[in-house]
Amino acid sequence: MELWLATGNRGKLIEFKTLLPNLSIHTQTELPVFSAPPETGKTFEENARIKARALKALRPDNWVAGEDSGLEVVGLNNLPGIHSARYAGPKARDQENVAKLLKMMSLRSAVNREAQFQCCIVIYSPDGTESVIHGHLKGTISKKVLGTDGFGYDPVFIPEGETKTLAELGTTKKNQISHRAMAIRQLQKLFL
Ligand code: ITT
Repeated sequence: MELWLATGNRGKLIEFKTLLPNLSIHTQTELPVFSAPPETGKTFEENARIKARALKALRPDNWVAGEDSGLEVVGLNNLPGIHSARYAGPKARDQENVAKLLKMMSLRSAVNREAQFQCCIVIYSPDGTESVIHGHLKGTISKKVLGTDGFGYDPVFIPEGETKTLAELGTTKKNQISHRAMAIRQLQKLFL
């Protein structure tokens, strides 16, 4: 079975492929004409829907999903949240976003380091039925960058009950506990 995923994020795509080994996963990058729509939503769900609908318009007969995710830090009033990919600027790389996050936290004394990753998947079946799925992972923000696996904020995120960052724990562990893994486990039920 085919699933078209509206993403340009390589890290996300690798996780979808690992967690859904029985599906043939394609992305917009395979289409000659596709420009990613502006993510103008105010929530993860709205942005996931914007991405999914843009790709569904070009692949109307397929299963099509959009995924929006991000990191909410309690001591930063839940920022970067839906702005996670562009926290340090419109074309920011992961390292720049992470550096800005640690800097913003260092500017505040006794900042609350509790945080959570959020993930929302909006998926359309071939007949156009919409399903909305959420996942989350609670944890804390480390004081420095640790580990090399994964992507995004993985090197500064310590999951609840662990002492290492996701980037140190590695992809096998991440794919058991992550916000995306939680959402994809629900998503799998649609294909049973
Ligand atoms: P697409 O919209 O093309 O899917 P994107 O990177 O712009 O790619 P989002 O708008 O959903 O995707 O932003 C997600 C950002 O949140 C991502 O770039 C990371 O900075 C962060 N993020 C999400 N999930 C993460 C994870 O599992 N580990 C680390 N950081 C994550």
